[in-house]
Amino acid sequence: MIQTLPPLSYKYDALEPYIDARTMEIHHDKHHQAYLDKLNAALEKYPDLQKKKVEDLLKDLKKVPEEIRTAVRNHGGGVVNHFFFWDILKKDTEIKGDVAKAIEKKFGNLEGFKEQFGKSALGLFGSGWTWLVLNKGELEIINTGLQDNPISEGKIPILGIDVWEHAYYIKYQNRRADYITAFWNVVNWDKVNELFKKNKK
Ligand code: MN3
Repeated sequence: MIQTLPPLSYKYDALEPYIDARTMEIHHDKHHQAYLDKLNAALEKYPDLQKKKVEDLLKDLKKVPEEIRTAVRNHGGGVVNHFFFWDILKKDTEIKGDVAKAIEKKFGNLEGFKEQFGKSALGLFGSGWTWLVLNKGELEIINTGLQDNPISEGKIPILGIDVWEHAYYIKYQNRRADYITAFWNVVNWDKVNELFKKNKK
């Protein structure tokens, strides 16, 4: 159980002008915090589950008692997804290493990958996430609705974009496509490469 939300490891304005400081502040301090508060409220009567890692609850939701399963799925997903998101954001890094080679192999080149990923994110109806995952060691682009995390379907995320309106509305309003384009300037490719190397088979 995570009692208090740790602060972001970088300043709210670290991703300017691509993601603005105000969005980062509200996204972290209000939205992420709210997911954590609601997850903790759901687990209040379940001390044994409080001891587990949230990721482990999401990996096997069937084992979570039915009366809190949806709350754990939504708010536990919100907690894990946002920790993941903060971690894969950093301005002006360059793609290199094993993940660069794997993306080229799978999608032809980086531009081809960005195009497919962007199309997937733009096509997602309503609120959710678009991910680059490892599925049995293979790279794959998938969407999930609401706060579902790929680990609930046995896939390991190595990159993800939050396409809930709260992630971009202050700066981009309804222009999700512009937010997705800007996102490529703040992907922490070193972190993505690290996750790729750790999780590929
Ligand atoms: Mn969000």
